[in-house]
Amino acid sequence: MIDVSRTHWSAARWAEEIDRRLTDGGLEPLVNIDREDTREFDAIFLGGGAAGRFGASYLRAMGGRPLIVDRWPFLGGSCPHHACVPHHVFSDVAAQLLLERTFSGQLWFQDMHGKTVSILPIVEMFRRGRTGPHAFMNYQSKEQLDLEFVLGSPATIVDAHTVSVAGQTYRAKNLVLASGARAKTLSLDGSHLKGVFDHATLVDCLDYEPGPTAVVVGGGKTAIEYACFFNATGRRTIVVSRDRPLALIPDGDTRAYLLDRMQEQGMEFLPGSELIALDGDSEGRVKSVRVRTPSGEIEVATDFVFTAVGMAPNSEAAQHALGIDVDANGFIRTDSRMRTSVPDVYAVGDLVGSPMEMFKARKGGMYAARNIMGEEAHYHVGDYPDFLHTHFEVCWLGLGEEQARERYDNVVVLKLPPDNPDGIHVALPAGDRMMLYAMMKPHLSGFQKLVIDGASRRIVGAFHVGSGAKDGFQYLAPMVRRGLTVDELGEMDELFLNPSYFIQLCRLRAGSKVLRGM
Ligand code: FAD
Ligand code: KPC
Repeated sequence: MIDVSRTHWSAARWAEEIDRRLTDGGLEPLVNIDREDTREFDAIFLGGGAAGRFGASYLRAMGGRPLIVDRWPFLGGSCPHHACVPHHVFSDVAAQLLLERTFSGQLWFQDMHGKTVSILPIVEMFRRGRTGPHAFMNYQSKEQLDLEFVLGSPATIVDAHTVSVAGQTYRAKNLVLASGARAKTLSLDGSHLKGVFDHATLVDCLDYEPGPTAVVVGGGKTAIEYACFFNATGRRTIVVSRDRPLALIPDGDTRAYLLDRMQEQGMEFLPGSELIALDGDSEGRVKSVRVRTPSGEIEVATDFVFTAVGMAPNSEAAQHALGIDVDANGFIRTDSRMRTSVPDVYAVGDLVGSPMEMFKARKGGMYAARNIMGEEAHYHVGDYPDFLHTHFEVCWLGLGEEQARERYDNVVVLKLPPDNPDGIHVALPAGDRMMLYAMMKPHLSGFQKLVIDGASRRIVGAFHVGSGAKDGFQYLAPMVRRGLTVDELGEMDELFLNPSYFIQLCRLRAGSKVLRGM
């Protein structure tokens, strides 16, 4: 064990220490405990990811004493290591390559015709770069947030108040389980062949340049996001899914806009299909897969399979040690105060199930902290803005047009670009990072749709495809929850050119007593 409590390492020093541990494994755990503080810990956070780190920070800010234990030598968890950060790197690459392929050979753009971009150096670039965010998390947690922690060694739950880690036992008034979730594996022979990856093993283990064909299994966010990245690199990309792709986006126009453009980039979708076999070569490397499709069985030759078929909770230890109550999929059940079935034991983050998003992990941690510190604080996830990436940034909230029509008599839709019966492709919405598309390839310049209840003039759904969409939706969502109307949106001041928030679109119609669509 290395006691770091009296050191004040720079982020650069943290990066060295973390890097050595990730490369060599087996190095001594890093212990940051204030031996002069004689107070009992208010809570041990088992897991220092988004949920554990934010929970502990909040509890500390409220005057409590948290301890975080994590098997990794860094705080921040899977987001910077395996999940959000690499996904955003790969989605950025996909967006950049869409631009380069679209304007290939024009203006200053190089000729991309027939070019395949290597995946391995991109993954290696991420693998090197992720130490930066890891180091920052440790630096911030120790030097700015005054958090105590034991890192780099797995923890064992002894009872509801006690964990053991790196040969030491720690006791607290409460235990907060924040051990996250992992990718489910396919229950097929061959799922452990070399060349079969999930989001974590892709970034940890890829050590060869994938061949010309990528097979992606799954139709949800991770599957589509990574498939778009593989496609953008110039590989044939086949998406095998039970459901229709993008089913999580609740609006038909938006799904169609995205699917059309993914298909235009050459992506192949096999909805209603299932992977039934993975065949390997004599060296244990995948060489082909078999897929059952609605029109029969097909075989695809590939050395690169990416699976994204859901997440499984890391709840086994809590089940065995505490007999904690879980749902049919093993996710820990909590009430709205993040309390589990075991007194003094809380659970937060991916471990408690959907939505598995950073905001819920971090806020869950914060609500556990508030309750532990004596408040009665209830967290209801409620409506939240959602997003994914294809080659574009895609954001949405509320009801799709179809859902709204079931609920309201007078649904008004404002849309950009408008439906074009004459086939002329117009550019709007246009904004930063979309201007070249707007001028030269208007049908790739983005899409916006606002769904309004015409009677109350309230916004009930919003959809935006295009760069910068996310920024607007974080603020739009709470305003919509409070009853935002088309008139109020029309009163806001846009930073033109910027289509986010739908401000200008609303102002065009807000003057009419009886709203009309466009
Ligand atoms: P984690 O961050 O996984 O933390 C769990 C921690 O527990 C880990 O640090 C682990 O080491 C530790 N642990 C587990 N067992 C033990 C043990 N026995 N002893 C000690 N420590 C232990 N969400 C977004 O909002 N935006 C995105 O763009 C986004 N992209 C994603 C992309 C992918 C590919 C995936 C898979 C997910 C993505 N998510 C995204 C979801 C997001 O990553 C998770 O919701 C979030 O990281 C969950 O945080 P957590 O603290 O619950 O779990
Ligand atoms: C680098 C970065 O901001 C993404 S990782 C966030 C982990 S945490 O702050 O603990 O939620």
